Amino acid sequence: MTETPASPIGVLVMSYGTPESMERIEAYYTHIRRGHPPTPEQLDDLTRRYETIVGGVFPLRENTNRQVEALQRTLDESAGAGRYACYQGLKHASPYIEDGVAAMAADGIREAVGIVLAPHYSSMSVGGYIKRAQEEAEKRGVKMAFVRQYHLHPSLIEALAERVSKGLDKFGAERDRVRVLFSAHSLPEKILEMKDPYPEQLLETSKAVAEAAAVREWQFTWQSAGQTGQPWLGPDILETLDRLAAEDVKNVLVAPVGFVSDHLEVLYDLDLEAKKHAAGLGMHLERIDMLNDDPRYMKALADHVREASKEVRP
Ligand code: FEC
Repeated sequence: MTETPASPIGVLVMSYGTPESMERIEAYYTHIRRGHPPTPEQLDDLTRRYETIVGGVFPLRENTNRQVEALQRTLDESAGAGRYACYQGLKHASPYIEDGVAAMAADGIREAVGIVLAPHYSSMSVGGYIKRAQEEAEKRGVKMAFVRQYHLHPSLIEALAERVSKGLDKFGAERDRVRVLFSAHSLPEKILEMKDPYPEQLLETSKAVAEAAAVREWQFTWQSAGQTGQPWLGPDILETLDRLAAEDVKNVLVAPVGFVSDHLEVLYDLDLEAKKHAAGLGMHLERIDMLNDDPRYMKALADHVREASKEVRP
């Protein structure tokens, strides 16, 4: 009698999501706002930002697709084809997190690992992805384990440090007179009362990357804060640039270590807004390349997936 091969372990790869098209921006924004539609001014503002960067293509969608495919290949190479099957689940666009879990269940998967394409844990970000996946998995009888963070994986640090070194090279003879600004998406200040690990983990990544790239002058700053009327973590990058100008800093390299892809918060907030602000202050600002599907990033994800899978299939 031949043994039936076990079904693959599902891997729910979760990412923020981006609109499917310009017509879907309102639905996307409404989802981000937990069902509250944006005002016409807010919608115009977001549409304008997408128009400025995308020209009809939403780079995050392509990048997430490529990351999921690359992770599948990396898992096949390291664990053998058929052991893991990757599915995509997006926070604010289709296929939603719940769709990803449903697709796994429909394919007969009973054990799965969830991982988010964001290295740092916050109850307001990664915690939210996990909660939704877990709820859907319970409904569908899928046993799931989750990777909560991977912000200090040696391969991730190495890939980021290499990007910082290459970014510094862009300054030529000024290379040793560059302030490196590590950045990440701001969150409402109330996470501090909740003893959320997000700020600490971001500092840990920044410190490890600075050490690996032998950076002498660096600091951390927040970016992309929302306009919700409540206080968000600061200082914001634009304020930090003002302070650096007052210190007579002339060269800045931004390393957005809280993000892993080319997308709106990088291509608009940093490449257009922050760059323009810096130029107005007489400063030269550059940004490191994003990780996208860098093989070392994929290795970091695959290592964590394999480790977490022991919880569902020892
Ligand atoms: O390229 C794209 O289409 C999507 C880019 C994008 C990424 C992203 C990542 C994070 N966000 C996080 C938190 C918040 C909180 C709010 C919020 C609002 C927005 C809006 C857009 C947007 N986010 Fe986002 N975020 C991206 C895009 N984000 C667009 C709405 C308009 C605006 O504020 O610009 C506020 C929600 C509210 O109103 O209550 C909070 C965090 C991350 C990084 C972790 C992750 O990727 O999950 C945290 C990419």
